[in-house]
Amino acid sequence: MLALRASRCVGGARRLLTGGVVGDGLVGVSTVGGDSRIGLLTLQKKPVNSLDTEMLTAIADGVAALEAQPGVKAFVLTSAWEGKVFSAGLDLLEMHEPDDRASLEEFWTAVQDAWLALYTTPLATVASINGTSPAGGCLLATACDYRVMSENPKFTIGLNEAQFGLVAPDFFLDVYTNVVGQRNAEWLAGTGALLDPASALAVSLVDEVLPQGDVGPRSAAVAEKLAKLPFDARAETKRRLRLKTATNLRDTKAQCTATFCDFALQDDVQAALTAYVASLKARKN
Ligand code: CO8
Repeated sequence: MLALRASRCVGGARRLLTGGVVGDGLVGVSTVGGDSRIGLLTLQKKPVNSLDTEMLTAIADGVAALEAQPGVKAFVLTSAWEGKVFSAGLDLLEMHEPDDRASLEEFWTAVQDAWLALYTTPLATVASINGTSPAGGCLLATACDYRVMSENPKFTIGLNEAQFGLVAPDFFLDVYTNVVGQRNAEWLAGTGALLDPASALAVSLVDEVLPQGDVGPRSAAVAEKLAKLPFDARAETKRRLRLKTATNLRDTKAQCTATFCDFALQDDVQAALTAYVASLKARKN
Protein backbone atom coordinates (compact mmCIF):
# COMPACT_ATOMS: atom_id res chain seq x y z
CA MET A 1 0.00 0.00 0.00
CA LEU A 2 1.17 3.51 -0.76
CA ALA A 3 2.15 5.64 2.18
CA LEU A 4 0.75 9.14 2.48
CA ARG A 5 3.57 11.54 1.87
CA ALA A 6 2.35 14.72 3.55
CA SER A 7 5.85 15.48 4.77
CA ARG A 8 7.11 15.63 1.19
CA CYS A 9 4.68 18.44 0.41
CA VAL A 10 6.57 20.97 2.50
CA GLY A 11 7.16 24.03 0.39
CA GLY A 12 5.29 22.39 -2.44
CA ALA A 13 1.78 23.68 -1.89
CA ARG A 14 1.68 25.80 -5.01
CA ARG A 15 3.25 23.06 -7.12
CA LEU A 16 0.78 20.51 -5.80
CA LEU A 17 -2.13 22.76 -6.61
CA THR A 18 -0.91 23.27 -10.14
CA GLY A 19 0.22 19.77 -11.06
CA GLY A 20 3.57 18.04 -10.90
CA VAL A 21 5.00 14.66 -10.00
CA VAL A 22 4.70 13.48 -6.38
CA GLY A 23 7.17 10.77 -5.38
CA ASP A 24 8.22 8.05 -7.78
CA GLY A 25 5.10 5.87 -8.16
CA LEU A 26 2.64 5.70 -11.05
CA VAL A 27 0.25 7.52 -8.74
CA GLY A 28 1.34 10.14 -6.21
CA VAL A 29 -0.42 10.25 -2.85
CA SER A 30 -0.04 13.41 -0.78
CA THR A 31 -2.01 16.26 0.74
CA VAL A 32 -2.90 19.62 -0.76
CA GLY A 33 -0.83 22.47 0.53
CA GLY A 34 -0.12 20.79 3.86
CA ASP A 35 -3.84 20.62 4.75
CA SER A 36 -4.16 17.19 6.36
CA ARG A 37 -7.89 17.03 5.55
CA ILE A 38 -7.44 17.27 1.77
CA GLY A 39 -5.67 14.46 -0.05
CA LEU A 40 -4.18 14.66 -3.51
CA LEU A 41 -4.09 11.69 -5.88
CA THR A 42 -1.81 12.50 -8.80
CA LEU A 43 -1.88 10.40 -11.97
CA GLN A 44 1.72 10.38 -13.19
CA LYS A 45 2.32 7.47 -15.55
CA LYS A 46 4.39 8.55 -18.53
CA PRO A 47 3.59 9.70 -21.11
CA VAL A 48 -0.22 10.07 -21.01
CA ASN A 49 -1.58 8.32 -17.88
CA SER A 50 -2.92 5.39 -19.89
CA LEU A 51 -4.67 2.94 -17.59
CA ASP A 52 -2.99 -0.45 -17.66
CA THR A 53 -3.34 -3.12 -14.94
CA GLU A 54 -0.48 -1.70 -12.87
CA MET A 55 -1.77 1.87 -13.07
CA LEU A 56 -5.34 0.85 -12.23
CA THR A 57 -4.10 -1.10 -9.20
CA ALA A 58 -2.06 1.93 -8.10
CA ILE A 59 -5.17 4.11 -8.32
CA ALA A 60 -7.22 1.69 -6.17
CA ASP A 61 -4.31 1.49 -3.69
CA GLY A 62 -4.04 5.28 -3.65
CA VAL A 63 -7.71 5.68 -2.79
CA ALA A 64 -7.31 3.08 0.00
CA ALA A 65 -4.24 4.90 1.34
CA LEU A 66 -6.16 8.17 1.54
CA GLU A 67 -9.14 6.47 3.20
CA ALA A 68 -6.80 4.95 5.79
CA GLN A 69 -5.17 8.28 6.62
CA PRO A 70 -6.73 9.75 9.78
CA GLY A 71 -8.17 13.21 9.19
CA VAL A 72 -8.47 13.04 5.41
CA LYS A 73 -12.04 13.93 4.44
CA ALA A 74 -11.74 14.70 0.74
CA PHE A 75 -9.26 14.46 -2.10
CA VAL A 76 -8.45 15.97 -5.46
CA LEU A 77 -7.72 13.66 -8.40
CA THR A 78 -5.37 15.30 -10.85
CA SER A 79 -2.68 14.68 -13.45
CA ALA A 80 1.00 15.51 -13.22
CA TRP A 81 0.91 16.27 -16.96
CA GLU A 82 -0.84 19.61 -16.55
CA GLY A 83 -1.68 21.35 -19.79
CA LYS A 84 -1.47 18.09 -21.71
CA VAL A 85 -3.44 15.10 -20.53
CA PHE A 86 -5.54 14.13 -17.53
CA SER A 87 -5.72 10.49 -18.70
CA ALA A 88 -5.65 8.96 -22.20
CA GLY A 89 -8.07 6.30 -20.95
CA LEU A 90 -7.64 2.57 -20.88
CA ASP A 91 -4.31 1.36 -22.15
CA LEU A 92 -5.05 0.21 -25.68
CA LEU A 93 -2.05 -2.11 -25.61
CA GLU A 94 -3.65 -4.15 -22.80
CA MET A 95 -6.59 -4.88 -25.09
CA HIS A 96 -4.73 -5.13 -28.38
CA GLU A 97 -3.40 -8.62 -29.11
CA PRO A 98 -3.37 -9.70 -25.43
CA ASP A 99 -1.08 -12.59 -24.41
CA ASP A 100 -4.07 -14.69 -23.42
CA ARG A 101 -7.60 -14.45 -22.05
CA ALA A 102 -6.34 -14.64 -18.46
CA SER A 103 -4.33 -11.42 -18.82
CA LEU A 104 -7.36 -9.70 -20.34
CA GLU A 105 -9.47 -10.90 -17.39
CA GLU A 106 -6.89 -9.57 -14.95
CA PHE A 107 -6.90 -6.22 -16.74
CA TRP A 108 -10.67 -5.93 -16.74
CA THR A 109 -10.89 -6.85 -13.05
CA ALA A 110 -8.41 -4.04 -12.35
CA VAL A 111 -10.59 -1.62 -14.37
CA GLN A 112 -13.64 -2.60 -12.32
CA ASP A 113 -11.81 -2.43 -8.98
CA ALA A 114 -10.23 0.96 -9.66
CA TRP A 115 -13.56 2.39 -10.72
CA LEU A 116 -15.39 0.91 -7.72
CA ALA A 117 -12.71 2.27 -5.36
CA LEU A 118 -13.06 5.76 -6.77
CA TYR A 119 -16.83 5.71 -7.23
CA THR A 120 -17.69 4.32 -3.79
CA THR A 121 -15.11 5.98 -1.58
CA PRO A 122 -16.77 7.74 1.36
CA LEU A 123 -14.25 10.56 0.93
CA ALA A 124 -15.45 13.54 -1.09
CA THR A 125 -13.73 13.66 -4.47
CA VAL A 126 -12.96 16.43 -6.96
CA ALA A 127 -11.55 15.76 -10.43
CA SER A 128 -9.10 18.48 -11.42
CA ILE A 129 -9.18 17.91 -15.18
CA ASN A 130 -6.07 19.75 -16.27
CA GLY A 131 -5.72 18.08 -19.66
CA THR A 132 -7.54 15.99 -22.20
CA SER A 133 -9.68 13.13 -20.84
CA PRO A 134 -11.18 10.65 -23.31
CA ALA A 135 -12.95 7.33 -22.60
CA GLY A 136 -11.42 5.75 -19.46
CA GLY A 137 -10.17 9.24 -18.49
CA CYS A 138 -13.77 10.42 -18.61
CA LEU A 139 -14.72 7.36 -16.53
CA LEU A 140 -12.28 8.40 -13.78
CA ALA A 141 -13.56 11.99 -13.84
CA THR A 142 -17.22 10.98 -13.70
CA ALA A 143 -16.50 8.73 -10.72
CA CYS A 144 -15.70 11.87 -8.72
CA ASP A 145 -18.24 14.06 -6.92
CA TYR A 146 -17.28 17.28 -8.75
CA ARG A 147 -15.35 18.17 -11.90
CA VAL A 148 -13.32 21.29 -12.67
CA MET A 149 -11.84 21.44 -16.19
CA SER A 150 -9.31 23.66 -17.87
CA GLU A 151 -10.86 25.96 -20.51
CA ASN A 152 -8.25 25.07 -23.15
CA PRO A 153 -10.40 24.29 -26.23
CA LYS A 154 -7.87 21.68 -27.37
CA PHE A 155 -8.82 19.48 -24.42
CA THR A 156 -11.70 17.06 -24.79
CA ILE A 157 -13.70 14.73 -22.58
CA GLY A 158 -16.29 12.06 -23.34
CA LEU A 159 -16.85 8.43 -24.24
CA ASN A 160 -15.40 8.14 -27.75
CA GLU A 161 -15.39 4.32 -28.02
CA ALA A 162 -18.07 4.28 -30.75
CA GLN A 163 -15.77 6.36 -32.95
CA PHE A 164 -13.22 3.56 -33.24
CA GLY A 165 -15.38 0.46 -33.24
CA LEU A 166 -15.60 -0.35 -29.52
CA VAL A 167 -18.61 -0.43 -27.24
CA ALA A 168 -18.35 1.31 -23.87
CA PRO A 169 -19.22 -1.22 -21.14
CA ASP A 170 -22.40 -0.91 -19.08
CA PHE A 171 -20.84 0.73 -16.03
CA PHE A 172 -19.16 3.37 -18.22
CA LEU A 173 -22.57 4.12 -19.74
CA ASP A 174 -24.40 3.99 -16.38
CA VAL A 175 -22.25 6.61 -14.73
CA TYR A 176 -22.17 8.75 -17.88
CA THR A 177 -25.97 8.68 -17.97
CA ASN A 178 -26.12 9.57 -14.28
CA VAL A 179 -24.04 12.67 -15.00
CA VAL A 180 -25.35 13.96 -18.35
CA GLY A 181 -28.86 12.42 -18.43
CA GLN A 182 -30.39 9.81 -20.71
CA ARG A 183 -30.89 11.92 -23.84
CA ASN A 184 -27.39 13.44 -23.77
CA ALA A 185 -25.83 10.04 -23.03
CA GLU A 186 -27.67 8.41 -25.94
CA TRP A 187 -26.53 11.06 -28.38
CA LEU A 188 -23.01 11.68 -27.08
CA ALA A 189 -21.90 8.11 -26.29
CA GLY A 190 -23.85 6.82 -29.29
CA THR A 191 -21.83 9.04 -31.60
CA GLY A 192 -18.59 8.70 -29.63
CA ALA A 193 -18.44 12.46 -29.17
CA LEU A 194 -15.49 14.11 -27.50
CA LEU A 195 -16.54 17.47 -26.10
CA ASP A 196 -14.47 20.58 -25.68
CA PRO A 197 -14.69 22.12 -22.19
CA ALA A 198 -17.46 24.61 -23.04
CA SER A 199 -19.61 21.88 -24.60
CA ALA A 200 -18.90 19.57 -21.63
CA LEU A 201 -20.07 22.33 -19.29
CA ALA A 202 -23.24 22.82 -21.34
CA VAL A 203 -24.31 19.19 -20.70
CA SER A 204 -23.05 19.18 -17.07
CA LEU A 205 -20.35 16.63 -17.87
CA VAL A 206 -18.11 19.03 -15.95
CA ASP A 207 -19.21 21.45 -13.25
CA GLU A 208 -16.82 24.35 -13.88
CA VAL A 209 -14.49 25.46 -16.67
CA LEU A 210 -11.67 27.77 -15.66
CA PRO A 211 -8.34 29.12 -16.94
CA GLN A 212 -5.61 26.48 -16.59
CA GLY A 213 -3.92 28.14 -13.63
CA ASP A 214 -7.16 28.32 -11.64
CA VAL A 215 -8.18 24.66 -12.03
CA GLY A 216 -5.97 23.24 -9.26
CA PRO A 217 -6.69 25.94 -6.67
CA ARG A 218 -10.43 25.85 -7.37
CA SER A 219 -10.47 22.05 -7.12
CA ALA A 220 -8.74 22.29 -3.76
CA ALA A 221 -11.22 24.95 -2.61
CA VAL A 222 -14.20 22.74 -3.55
CA ALA A 223 -12.58 19.78 -1.75
CA GLU A 224 -12.08 21.99 1.29
CA LYS A 225 -15.73 23.03 1.23
CA LEU A 226 -16.82 19.38 1.00
CA ALA A 227 -14.41 18.43 3.81
CA LYS A 228 -16.12 20.89 6.13
CA LEU A 229 -19.53 19.19 5.81
CA PRO A 230 -20.54 16.65 8.50
CA PHE A 231 -18.62 13.62 7.20
CA ASP A 232 -21.01 10.79 8.01
CA ALA A 233 -24.11 12.50 6.63
CA ARG A 234 -22.39 13.51 3.38
CA ALA A 235 -20.80 10.08 2.92
CA GLU A 236 -24.04 8.21 3.63
CA THR A 237 -25.97 10.41 1.21
CA LYS A 238 -23.34 9.68 -1.45
CA ARG A 239 -23.46 5.96 -0.67
CA ARG A 240 -27.24 5.82 -1.05
CA LEU A 241 -27.25 7.83 -4.28
CA ARG A 242 -24.53 5.64 -5.82
CA LEU A 243 -25.67 2.29 -4.45
CA LYS A 244 -27.69 1.19 -7.48
CA THR A 245 -24.96 1.93 -10.02
CA ALA A 246 -22.24 0.37 -7.85
CA THR A 247 -24.36 -2.70 -7.08
CA ASN A 248 -25.10 -3.17 -10.78
CA LEU A 249 -21.39 -3.73 -11.34
CA ARG A 250 -20.58 -5.55 -8.07
CA ASP A 251 -23.30 -8.12 -8.76
CA THR A 252 -22.20 -8.72 -12.33
CA LYS A 253 -18.41 -8.42 -12.17
CA ALA A 254 -17.64 -11.90 -13.46
CA GLN A 255 -20.26 -11.67 -16.20
CA CYS A 256 -19.03 -8.17 -17.16
CA THR A 257 -15.47 -9.53 -17.42
CA ALA A 258 -16.58 -12.46 -19.57
CA THR A 259 -18.58 -10.15 -21.84
CA PHE A 260 -15.63 -7.78 -22.18
CA CYS A 261 -13.19 -10.60 -22.99
CA ASP A 262 -15.56 -12.19 -25.52
CA PHE A 263 -16.01 -8.79 -27.16
CA ALA A 264 -12.37 -7.71 -27.10
CA LEU A 265 -11.13 -11.02 -28.53
CA GLN A 266 -13.34 -10.84 -31.61
CA ASP A 267 -11.39 -10.51 -34.85
CA ASP A 268 -13.19 -7.34 -35.95
CA VAL A 269 -12.61 -5.70 -32.56
CA GLN A 270 -8.91 -6.58 -32.69
CA ALA A 271 -8.85 -5.17 -36.23
CA ALA A 272 -10.45 -1.94 -34.98
CA LEU A 273 -7.83 -1.72 -32.21
CA THR A 274 -5.02 -2.37 -34.70
CA ALA A 275 -6.30 0.45 -36.88
CA TYR A 276 -6.76 2.84 -33.97
CA VAL A 277 -3.32 2.19 -32.46
CA ALA A 278 -1.80 2.68 -35.92
CA SER A 279 -3.72 5.93 -36.37
CA LEU A 280 -2.28 7.27 -33.11
CA LYS A 281 1.24 6.45 -34.30
CA ALA A 282 0.56 7.93 -37.76
CA ARG A 283 -0.79 11.14 -36.26
CA LYS A 284 2.55 11.58 -34.54
CA ASN A 285 4.56 11.33 -37.75
N1 CO8 B 1 -3.23 3.50 -24.57
C1 CO8 B 1 -1.96 3.17 -24.87
N2 CO8 B 1 -1.09 4.03 -25.41
C2 CO8 B 1 -1.54 5.27 -25.68
C3 CO8 B 1 -2.84 5.68 -25.40
C4 CO8 B 1 -3.74 4.72 -24.81
N3 CO8 B 1 -5.01 5.01 -24.50
N4 CO8 B 1 -2.98 6.96 -25.77
C5 CO8 B 1 -1.78 7.34 -26.28
N5 CO8 B 1 -0.91 6.33 -26.22
C6 CO8 B 1 0.50 6.33 -26.61
C7 CO8 B 1 0.69 6.79 -28.06
O1 CO8 B 1 0.51 5.73 -28.98
C8 CO8 B 1 2.12 7.27 -28.01
O2 CO8 B 1 2.96 6.15 -28.01
P1 CO8 B 1 4.43 6.21 -28.71
O3 CO8 B 1 5.15 7.33 -28.02
O4 CO8 B 1 5.00 4.86 -28.45
O5 CO8 B 1 4.19 6.48 -30.18
C9 CO8 B 1 2.23 7.90 -26.62
O6 CO8 B 1 1.19 7.31 -25.84
C10 CO8 B 1 2.01 9.41 -26.62
O7 CO8 B 1 0.80 9.68 -27.30
P2 CO8 B 1 0.67 10.93 -28.29
O8 CO8 B 1 1.93 11.13 -29.03
O9 CO8 B 1 -0.58 10.72 -29.08
O10 CO8 B 1 0.53 12.12 -27.23
P3 CO8 B 1 -0.23 13.50 -27.45
O11 CO8 B 1 0.12 14.31 -26.25
O12 CO8 B 1 0.01 14.05 -28.80
O13 CO8 B 1 -1.81 13.12 -27.37
C11 CO8 B 1 -3.73 12.07 -26.46
C12 CO8 B 1 -2.35 12.65 -26.16
C13 CO8 B 1 -4.67 13.18 -26.93
C14 CO8 B 1 -4.24 11.46 -25.17
C15 CO8 B 1 -3.64 11.01 -27.60
O14 CO8 B 1 -2.58 10.12 -27.30
C16 CO8 B 1 -4.88 10.19 -27.78
O15 CO8 B 1 -5.86 10.66 -28.36
N6 CO8 B 1 -4.85 8.93 -27.28
C17 CO8 B 1 -5.98 8.01 -27.45
C18 CO8 B 1 -7.05 8.33 -26.46
C19 CO8 B 1 -8.19 7.37 -26.56
O16 CO8 B 1 -8.93 7.35 -27.52
N7 CO8 B 1 -8.36 6.54 -25.53
C20 CO8 B 1 -9.41 5.55 -25.51
C21 CO8 B 1 -8.89 4.29 -24.89
S1 CO8 B 1 -10.16 3.06 -24.84
C22 CO8 B 1 -10.94 3.29 -23.36
O17 CO8 B 1 -10.53 4.02 -22.52
C23 CO8 B 1 -12.21 2.52 -23.07
C24 CO8 B 1 -12.44 1.33 -23.91
C25 CO8 B 1 -13.58 0.52 -23.32
C26 CO8 B 1 -14.18 -0.50 -24.26
C27 CO8 B 1 -13.34 -1.68 -24.44
C28 CO8 B 1 -14.03 -2.72 -25.28
C29 CO8 B 1 -13.03 -3.64 -25.99
